[in-house]
Amino acid sequence: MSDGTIDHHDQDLRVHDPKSAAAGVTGVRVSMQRAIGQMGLKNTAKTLLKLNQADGFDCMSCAWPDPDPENRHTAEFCENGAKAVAEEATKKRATPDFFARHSIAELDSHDEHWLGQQGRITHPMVKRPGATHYEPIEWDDALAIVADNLNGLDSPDEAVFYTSGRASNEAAFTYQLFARALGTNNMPDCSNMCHESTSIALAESIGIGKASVTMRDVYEADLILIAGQNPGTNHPRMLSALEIAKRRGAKIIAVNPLREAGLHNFRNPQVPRGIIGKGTEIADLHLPIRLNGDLALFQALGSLLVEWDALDHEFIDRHTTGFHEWAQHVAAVDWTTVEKATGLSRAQITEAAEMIRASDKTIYCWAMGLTQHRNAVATIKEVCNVAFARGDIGKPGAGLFPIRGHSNVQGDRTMGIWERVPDTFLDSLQAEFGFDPPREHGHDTVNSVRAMRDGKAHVFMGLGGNFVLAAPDTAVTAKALASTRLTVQVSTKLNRSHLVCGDTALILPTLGRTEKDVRGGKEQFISVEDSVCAVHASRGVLEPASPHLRSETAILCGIAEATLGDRHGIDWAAMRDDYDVARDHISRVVAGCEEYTAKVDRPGGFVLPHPPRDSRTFETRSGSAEFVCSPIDVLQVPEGHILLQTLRSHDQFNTTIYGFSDRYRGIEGGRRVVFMHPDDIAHLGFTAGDMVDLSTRWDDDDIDRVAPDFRIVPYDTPRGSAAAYYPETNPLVPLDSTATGSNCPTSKSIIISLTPARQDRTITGSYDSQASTGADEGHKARPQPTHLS
Ligand SMILES: Nc1nc2c(c(=O)[nH]1)N[C@H]1C(S)=C(S)[C@@H](COP(=O)(O)OP(=O)(O)OC[C@H]3O[C@@H](n4cnc5c(=O)[nH]c(N)nc54)[C@H](O)[C@@H]3O)O[C@H]1N2
Ligand SMILES: Nc1nc2c(c(=O)[nH]1)N[C@H]1C(S)=C(S)[C@@H](COP(=O)(O)OP(=O)(O)OC[C@H]3O[C@@H](n4cnc5c(=O)[nH]c(N)nc54)[C@H](O)[C@@H]3O)O[C@H]1N2
Ligand code: SF4
Ligand SMILES: [Mo]
Repeated sequence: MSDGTIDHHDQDLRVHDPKSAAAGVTGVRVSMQRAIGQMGLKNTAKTLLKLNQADGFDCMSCAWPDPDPENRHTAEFCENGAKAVAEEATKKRATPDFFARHSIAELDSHDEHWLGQQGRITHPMVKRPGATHYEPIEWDDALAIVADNLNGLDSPDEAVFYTSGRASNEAAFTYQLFARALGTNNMPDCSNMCHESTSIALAESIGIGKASVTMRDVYEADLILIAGQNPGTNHPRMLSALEIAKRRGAKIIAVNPLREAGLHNFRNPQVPRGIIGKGTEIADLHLPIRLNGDLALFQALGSLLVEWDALDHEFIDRHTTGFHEWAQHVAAVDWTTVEKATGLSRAQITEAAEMIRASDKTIYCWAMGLTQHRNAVATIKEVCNVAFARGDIGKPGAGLFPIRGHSNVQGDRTMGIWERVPDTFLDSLQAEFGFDPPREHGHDTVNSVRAMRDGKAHVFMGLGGNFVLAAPDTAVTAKALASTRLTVQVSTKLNRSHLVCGDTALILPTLGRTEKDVRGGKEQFISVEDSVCAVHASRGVLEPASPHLRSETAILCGIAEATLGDRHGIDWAAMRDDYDVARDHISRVVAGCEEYTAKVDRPGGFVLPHPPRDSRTFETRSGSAEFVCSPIDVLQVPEGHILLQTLRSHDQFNTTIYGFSDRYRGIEGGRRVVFMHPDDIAHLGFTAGDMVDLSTRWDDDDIDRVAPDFRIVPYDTPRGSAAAYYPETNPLVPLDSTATGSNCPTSKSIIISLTPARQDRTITGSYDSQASTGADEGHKARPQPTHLS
């Protein structure tokens, strides 16, 4: 790692008033500018017209579902989908010459935006032990390095196989097959940091960790409650679906500390009223909740519904267990605690409960604002409780709708990317391939970091993603990765995880979704699953960025063949050369995927079974939907501190920074800002515009975690609830601060304090190893937050 000094653009930071409407013609203009700037006119037309079309490729950005094939527009994408395509289909190239010109240390001095703008990686690259630069390597030699390192381990459990949620179903299936044939379940994925709390909570409450709705349900709902999600930025086409629902008479409640523009007004650029009219008002009610207040909110909603007997008794009697205990539990809620935890008044909560009572069919949507807290699993079970009380599951227009992040994160799980995949899945693998898969659970993301940190894992492989910046506690994670013998990154573009690497490091460049994939003389396709369990094919349209690229499935089969030879008699070459072969295995191994190739390749694909949605069947421990009681647990924030959420700007995809324009929140030209209520700014002794260092309070270790140089921006957010962008703030998220039951990092509730920014230091960047033990001189010298306590 370099000295941690990174250039960044915050000298240009400008703060404007936040916007009150999303999309509109500005969105179209920005998407076209970015697309044409990166891809040129010809490829812009070629790609965007095939984006999300039945015969084209699936948007690689978020997991929002496509409308039915017959209801699709010619332009079936949003601004951020276009940006994602432009990033992948860029004409820029990071060639071996580029890597010869820039040492790893020099590359490491640039920010994420600069790294991403160097273009597509064209050749397999290696950094040999002690080397200062990456150099090109032949594919066979690269695969041999991976094989030698894996075969040289004392145990397969000393390897970690990470997946980001962009991998296709075919790649995901071959990857998990390889890891298990090698002998480990160490398959952490981005889900561990994302919707893991959802998966755990829903598995217990309804027996399956996925959404119980279809797109049709969204259009037909009476009420849509959106908690902890910012669709205008992160699932922009959701706004078109909400617009349809609203025009049919639906009401919308937004539960969010921030007045996110997209939750308030949508100017749909595809219809005249969105261009010249006033757009569509989205939320009928906004509850500006305090960070981490949702468990208390949903218990209070439940309490009112019980008090009013606004209950679906028939559903409760026939399909649930635990109702009476729950009803008693919520009837006893203490309203003072509720008001303190939520920052909302009883009147505001009552208004929301009345809207739920008035609705015959409600959909409950959520994303990271609910999943990334210590009490996240309990909160999501509480959302289920309210839905059960109203019978809002397994009927048209109603249901539970966790909205997934990465475009194929849900499919990857279906294909077995899971460190604790159920035994039934392993039994099917065993029956299909004839080897005994390991049964012991593997490491999730947080435990993988611990294993590398503690010298228990020596090889890290990433199928996409940017582990070092996505994972919590950046300095700890960076040190853990740097201590390995080998890091292998299957990637499209340069990122920080190529620079914070093991003794030996490999970059294996891969095709993206926009590109044609010809193998064995045949144009191959891949398949993906969206947030509503719809599985369909995706076919690239562009020539590959370089003739040396291989598809993810081909790379993985190559690694498997090099490592395992014919151990277990698995025919890796056949799967590599024709993905139909992999899909035939999927047909027999993955429940619901029978005749996979045929079903997935018809227009619109097929929808996986979902027992609660399809027949109100609940495959839980009790065989019914389970009401679960949880104590309200209010985070205690000591005086002088504040709770911080880490969130996405409008101009990034996770750790990929497209640009510096968080248009809706009025931030241009920089990212190191912390949004705070004006009274909190004054109370903590600061003024708007001050530069501060953020540091974390975490009682369980003596690490001093600091993220330096943030500008304070006054913002409409509840008292006590601050916000700043991810991944710049990941150094503040303690590795051990995770959600109970899911081990998901608590990225939406970190207790921090602020100190005036130190003047005597060069500007440092997002991953800078600021965390250290108390022995570090630099941190002893740091001013202590005395005036805050
Ligand atoms: N363009 C773009 N699209 C993306 C992504 C991207 O980075 N860029 N990322 C993808 C991924 S992987 C994911 S997981 C999704 C993420 O999608 P979101 O979950 O929408 O992403 P975040 O930016 O983390 O925003 C969380 C929202 O929850 C609110 N919130 C925070 N804490 C709380 C809380 O305690 N209670 C409540 N009620 N609300 C809270 C925040 O104010 C914010 O509006 O988006 C996916 N789509
Ligand atoms: N503090 C904080 N931390 C968070 C979050 C938060 O809200 N706050 N959110 C968490 C969430 S929800 C998630 S999902 C994770 C995201 O974690 P990751 O999935 O690990 O991160 P990404 O930034 O999405 O990964 C981007 C990289 O993927 C590679 N890539 C892009 N396209 C492809 C492709 O087609 N194939 C391959 N093989 N590689 C490709 C590129 O090299 C790119 O640099 O971060 C988590 N971390
Ligand atoms: S809503 Fe999501 S999947 Fe759809 S085009 Fe936009 S970014 Fe892509
Ligand atoms: Mo995510």
